[in-house]
Amino acid sequence: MDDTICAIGTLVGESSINVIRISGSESINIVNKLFNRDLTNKDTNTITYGFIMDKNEKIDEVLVSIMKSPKTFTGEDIVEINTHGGKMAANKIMELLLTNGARLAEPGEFIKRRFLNGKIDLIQAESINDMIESRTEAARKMSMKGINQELSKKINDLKDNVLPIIANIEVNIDYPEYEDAVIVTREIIKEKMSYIQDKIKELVDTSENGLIIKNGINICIVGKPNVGKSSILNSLLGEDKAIVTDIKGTTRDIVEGEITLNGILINIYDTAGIRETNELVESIGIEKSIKKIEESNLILFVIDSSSEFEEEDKKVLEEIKDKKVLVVYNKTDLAKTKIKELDKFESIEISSKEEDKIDLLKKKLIEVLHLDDITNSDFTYISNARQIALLKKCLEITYKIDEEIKNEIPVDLIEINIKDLWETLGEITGSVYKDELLDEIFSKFCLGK
Ligand SMILES: Nc1nc2c(ncn2[C@@H]2O[C@H](COP(=O)(O)OP(=O)(O)OP(=O)(O)O)[C@@H](O)[C@H]2O)c(=O)[nH]1
Ligand SMILES: [Mg+2]
Repeated sequence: MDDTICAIGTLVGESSINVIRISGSESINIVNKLFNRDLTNKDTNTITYGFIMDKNEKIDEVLVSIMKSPKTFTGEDIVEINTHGGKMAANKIMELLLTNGARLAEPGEFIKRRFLNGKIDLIQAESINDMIESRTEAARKMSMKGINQELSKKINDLKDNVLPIIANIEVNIDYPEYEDAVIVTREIIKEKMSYIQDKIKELVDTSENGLIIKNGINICIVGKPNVGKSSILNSLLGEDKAIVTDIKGTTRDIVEGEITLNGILINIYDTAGIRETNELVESIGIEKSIKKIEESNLILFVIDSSSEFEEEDKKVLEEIKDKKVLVVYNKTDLAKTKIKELDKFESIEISSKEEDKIDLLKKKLIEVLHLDDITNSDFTYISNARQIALLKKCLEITYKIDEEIKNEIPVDLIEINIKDLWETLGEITGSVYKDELLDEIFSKFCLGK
């Protein structure tokens, strides 16, 4: 943390500007060596116009921003150089910075310094990464909740509830003569832990929503050949992505597409029609269809309303019987049907050729996937795998404490698990951490972040 680091913070290419960031105690001095004006007397939060020089040669016309410790992104002195866009100027300036005492930053090192200097906690840091990676409006909203400490508040509230229990037990043990200190009994622990357990459970349960917002939902379109699977995919996407013909077995490989519903990413997979076949390529396609069923959150089981419910349909049903299924009766412009065996599933009647029916299908998807419930709430969901794993561990610890209370274990022994709970909550926000963990988290960031 003592050295001064630098990196290009923008995507180097044909853009109007590039921003080079330098952070560390020597940042002003290093840039000063390369600048045609004196920067050492500049106030914090000032911008100076001038030229980056390599001895007597002007390298680029730039703006230099000076931000002095401690009120900066990293908490250290920061200099930012706005160069012209394109590769050459930024790369040349980087070369000069590196030969004048700065070191190339590792991925995520600026934000790591921000964390280590106490400006943000780990939940915020991980949310910033999520913001960079977010691809939908819902994902952006959720990341912003994390950056804005709304998730951290929830974890800190839990910690604030756990700590007094530990403190009180310690006082009871160390100073038994303090008569005004409440004696913490198993009943008191039980009552307090019940609130904490409920809150943790709520966070774990709603993390499912967080994962949906982050990763999207996988929908797989299945059915026997020729029922209109690829036509439905194309209509949902609004483009001719998959080949459609009236020949059975047209689709061989999985065709993927994406839409957003309620701001949530929906990955749609059109698959090869499932049937008995000796044709090698088709049978490989069918194997892939069956595998895709496993990986999907929802199956659209497409039925051709103008044909009989045949053995082939029953085979498909066999493959999807344990999954969440929406039956799509397609081709209702030709005929209408209702299959008794499928009554237990949600269903919809459509024609892939009619736009208003496709809109109804989208509405139905929002309904069966409960997307309104996810996006009508306040987006304060945990969606990070590390945080979810730790929360689940916290929940396990609360169950252990329940068990100990039931078995009338002495309070000072129960305290061991309460302390473990406190530490595990601390790991979530990063008040307790190991260096290897930080390396793993911050190396996921891009260079210059
Ligand atoms: N009348 C009518 N025809 C449709 C409808 N949907 C699809 N078709 C026709 O049905 C035929 C098969 O459509 P596809 O979308 O290729 O069917 P598929 O299920 O993908 O077929 P495979 O890829 O062979 O499994 C084509 O001729 C489509 O034009 C519909 O709603 N109404
Ligand atoms: Mg097809």
